[in-house]
Amino acid sequence: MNMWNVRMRAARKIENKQAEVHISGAETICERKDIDRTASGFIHRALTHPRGWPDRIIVTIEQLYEPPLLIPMLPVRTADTSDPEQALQMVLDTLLRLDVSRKAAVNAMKVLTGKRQMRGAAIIDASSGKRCEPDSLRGVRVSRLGVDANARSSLARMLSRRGINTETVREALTLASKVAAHPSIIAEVCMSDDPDYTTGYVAAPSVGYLRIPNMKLMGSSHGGRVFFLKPGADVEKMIEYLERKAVLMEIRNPQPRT
Ligand code: WAQ
Ligand code: MG
Repeated sequence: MNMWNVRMRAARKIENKQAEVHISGAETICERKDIDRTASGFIHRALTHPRGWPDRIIVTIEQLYEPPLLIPMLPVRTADTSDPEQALQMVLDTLLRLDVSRKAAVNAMKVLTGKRQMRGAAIIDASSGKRCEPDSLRGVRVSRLGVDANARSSLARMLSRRGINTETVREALTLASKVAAHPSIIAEVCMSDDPDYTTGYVAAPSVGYLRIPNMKLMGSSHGGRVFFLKPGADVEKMIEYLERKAVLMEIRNPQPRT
C-alpha cells in the first residue's frame, strides 16, 4: 500500500503554566512521492499561523497498511447570513430540524463560544445535551483522512466555480464528510478558531455541508467543533472510527450548481 498519513500539530506553552495553547493542526493522506511537499507545506502553515507563534511543531508521517474506506463528499451549500445573530439562528434552526434537542444545541453554542480552546471536537448527546467524550479538555481529534486522487481535480473545479477553492474549505469539507459518513452522528457544527476566519458550517447527510458566513466577528479567537451523537449509540466505536479509520473522500453524484 503506497498510502501515507501526514499530520501536523503546533502549540505554544502558556507562560508560567504546564498547559499549552493549540495553534494549528492539519492532515492528509498522500502517496510516498508527495510526503516531502505535504509535510513542508504543513510546517510553513504552522510557522505563519494567525493564532501566533508555536514553540512546538509535531509532524507525524505514517504508512497505512489497509486500504482507506471511500466515503462520499457532502454536497456544498452556502447560506446568506450577514451577522452573528442571523448566523447562530440559522445554525439553531438547522439543528432543531435534525432531531437535535434545544438543550443539546444550546450546549454546543457554549462550546463554540467558550473561553477554553480545544484541540479536538466535543461530542454531545443529541437528546440529553450531555458531553460524551472521554477527555473534554482535548476533545476528539478526527484523523486519517484525505481526498481520493480521482476526485481532486473535480473538487478543485467545483470549489473554484464558487470562489472557495482554499485549503481551509477543502479540509473542512473532507472532515465533515468523514464525520457525516458515520451512522451514529446526527450532525456537526463548526466555527473556526482562527481570528480572521468567520465562516462556519453545519453538516449532516440530509443538509449537506451548509456554510454559514459571519458566524462570529472578525478578530475573535473563539471557535470549536461539536458532533451530535445519536442517543444510545456506541461512543467508543464512533471515536475509534473518527480517530483511526483511514478514509478518502470521493465525489459520487454530480454536484448541483448553486
Ligand atoms: N478533529 C476534531 N476537531 C478539530 C479538528 C480535527 N481534526 N481540527 C480542528 N478541530 C476543532 C478544534 O476545536 C478547533 O478549535 C476547531 O475545530 C476549529 O478548527 O467552508 O478552519 O481548523 O468556509 O480553525 C470552516 C470552513 C473552517 C468553512 C474550520 O477550523 C467554509 C476551521 P479550525
Ligand atoms: Mg484553526
